[in-house]
Amino acid sequence: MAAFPEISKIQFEGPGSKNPLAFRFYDENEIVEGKTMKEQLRFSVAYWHTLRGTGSDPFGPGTMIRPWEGAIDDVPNAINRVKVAFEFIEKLGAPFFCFHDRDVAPEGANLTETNKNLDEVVKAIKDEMNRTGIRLLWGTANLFSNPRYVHGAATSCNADSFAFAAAQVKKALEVTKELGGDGYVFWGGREGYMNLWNTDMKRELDHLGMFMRMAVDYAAEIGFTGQFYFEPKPKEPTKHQYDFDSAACINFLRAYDLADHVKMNIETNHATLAGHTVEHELEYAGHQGFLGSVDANTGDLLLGWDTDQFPTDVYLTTKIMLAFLNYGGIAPGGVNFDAKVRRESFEPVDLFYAHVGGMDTFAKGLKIAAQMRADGTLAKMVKDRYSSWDNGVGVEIESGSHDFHTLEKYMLEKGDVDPCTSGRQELFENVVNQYIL
Ligand code: XLS
Ligand code: NI
Ligand code: NI
Repeated sequence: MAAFPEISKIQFEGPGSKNPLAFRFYDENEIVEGKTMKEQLRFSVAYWHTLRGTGSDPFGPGTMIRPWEGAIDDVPNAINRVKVAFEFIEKLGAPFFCFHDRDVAPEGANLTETNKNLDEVVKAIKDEMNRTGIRLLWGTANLFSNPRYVHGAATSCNADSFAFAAAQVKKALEVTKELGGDGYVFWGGREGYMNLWNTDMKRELDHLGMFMRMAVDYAAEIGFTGQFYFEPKPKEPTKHQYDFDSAACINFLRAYDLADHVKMNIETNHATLAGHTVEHELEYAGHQGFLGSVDANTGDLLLGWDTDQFPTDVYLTTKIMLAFLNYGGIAPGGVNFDAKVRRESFEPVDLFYAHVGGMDTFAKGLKIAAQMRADGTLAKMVKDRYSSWDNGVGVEIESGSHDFHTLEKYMLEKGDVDPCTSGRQELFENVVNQYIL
């Protein structure tokens, strides 16, 4: 029985459409910068929020109306949920999904039973993937919900927690490979600390490095060739997450000799929690050669936590897609909607409104970013701002033909710097508006 009987496949109707269950900008076959929008955006539905989100908050229980959920969370219920998930993703027209091991299948009494449950559900997922052609963008393991991870997983003070996490990631990698996943994500979970008095930071970080090394080695052993990602987040659930931001993650990867194996999965709401913008995080990862994928949500700047809202701001999506176009495209990563409908948006149809709006906002952002690049005005304005580096002493410094002695001589002769030109921030912002408005 269909879970969304009143909803048929979402169609592209063009910018004039007023139908909230149609795309106005996302035409998956339209070519932008030589690829279809489907290939440029690689949209993905997050299983955890969309299928498992209940709407609970610290002040009350879940509110979501989900008629397909059974009274108990057993394997048959999980398998039925897989069918609902694929009906949803197929009607939406997203080419990918992402999941944690524990989103898709319930835990059993011990690891053996848990793995068996997962295998049964994965079989159902595989059938649905074959039926629909929907693919796995990335898999991951939930190393934070179960109380065994109260002190963290790889960074726990309890060696058994590390060992259980290792067994769990081993299995998650096998499953991700079996489902043909394009990637595998490490998000910190509880890898961090609340109080330094009780924490051996060096030991915890060494363990995290070892853990990721074991994962990379095991992937090579089983022939999993997908891309590994590290997902920065500065706080929540712990006060000090070790994967604070792109710069901290990249430093960690270099320090532990993992830089060749792992790229960044940047999440908008995590960037703002770190006191950055998402474009800062993307640009930092991009020029360092670590740009991978994006968890496409947005926060609420009036709230200080990870609200995981669906993106509807075209400035935001333009900046994200501009970064990806500038650094050679998003593949093998994608735009994963790590976003949840509000507690007050409890009807099943809200899941469609949320994703359709997010996809359309990204499609529009992609088109605007491509226009900006084709036109080249902004890039030229930035280049002009640095024109002193394109001739004379600037070129000489960049080419390495100066040191402090020669530069002192140069300035003693010249006397003072050439006058600077204006930064023209307002002009730059107005030019951006010419594309957006
Ligand atoms: C939590 C993270 C998480 C990761 C996957 O804040 O965003 O959902 O994306 O473990
Ligand atoms: Ni995320
Ligand atoms: Ni998040």
